[in-house]
Amino acid sequence: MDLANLSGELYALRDTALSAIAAASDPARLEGLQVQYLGKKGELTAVLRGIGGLPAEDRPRVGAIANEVRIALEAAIAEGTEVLGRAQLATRLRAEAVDVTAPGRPIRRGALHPSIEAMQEIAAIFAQFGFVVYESPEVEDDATNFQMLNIAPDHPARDLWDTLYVDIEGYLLRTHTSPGQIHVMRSTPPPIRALLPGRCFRYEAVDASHGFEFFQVEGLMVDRGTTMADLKGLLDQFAKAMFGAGKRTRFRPGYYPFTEPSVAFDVECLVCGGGGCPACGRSGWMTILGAGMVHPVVLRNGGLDPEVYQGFAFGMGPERIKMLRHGITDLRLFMENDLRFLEQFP
Ligand code: 2NL
Repeated sequence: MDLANLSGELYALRDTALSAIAAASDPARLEGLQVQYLGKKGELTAVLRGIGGLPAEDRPRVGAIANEVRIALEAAIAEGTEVLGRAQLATRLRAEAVDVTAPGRPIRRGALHPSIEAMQEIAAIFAQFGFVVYESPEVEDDATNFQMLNIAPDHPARDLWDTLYVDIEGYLLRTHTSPGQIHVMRSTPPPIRALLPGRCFRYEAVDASHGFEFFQVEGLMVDRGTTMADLKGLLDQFAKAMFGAGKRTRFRPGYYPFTEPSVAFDVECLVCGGGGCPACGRSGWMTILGAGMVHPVVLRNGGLDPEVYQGFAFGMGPERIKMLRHGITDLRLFMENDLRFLEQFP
């Protein structure tokens, strides 16, 4: 082995390695070439083993060439690694690109059913007057649904409320939330300020203003010295909170078997403001609820002495409240659950 031979071998190794590095298509391959040529057991080291057979004065020359080859290969590998890494990153950026200008996919938003929403709005107003929401069963016995409310088995009022009976003798689907008020009176010592929103059932032909299943919100106040003036003041404030502070209201005589006296409560027509239009039947007024002073017989059935305690009660349909406010004319829309209707109450 002489100087020319050994340096020839070193340059040949450099050229082979450089073309292998140039041909490498991924960084792992470059790492392999680094080990193969420059590693401790690599080809460059193997060639340098021949240095021992050279005369001492030639050895520095070979060392310098070997160094030159090593530096050339290291530089080529470093550059290749950088170029391949950049290309790889560019590919990933292209593949994983997110178009931040693309429109979002909307998530459909749920909303309360307008009947439920109306009940919550009514409850929120009466809460400001100290009324507390109670719940009561939808299946009731005949006595609590009718008799205790002063509706005798042969009372003509029972014709109005043709009832859905369940197949347990003496039980029925409540025709109003009033039996809940009986439960409240029997379980809560006065003063009572109770609000009972809930589902009621009547066996009725369905038309634009009647369904067989509907909601009712009833209120009851019982205390010593509760008067009609308290009822009138409360309902007037309710109407102003619900329909507008400037709205006029009026009370008319009415009839319910469980109140005496009984009233119908009207607000000035929300469409014509009292002038008279088709929406209010040209009267200028819209009826929003019925009410009255709790009948002494009903107070007694609730376990209270009418000589000590007096009370008033009122009842309304939450759908009717919403219909008046939004000019809706068909009650059936609240039961059909057509999204084209429901989505108008976001
Ligand atoms: C209406 C009228 C009303 C009552 C409900 C009631 C309950 C008890 C005693 C006395 Cl325990 N009264 N409730 C009173 C008057 C009217 O509802 O048109 N509701 C939709």
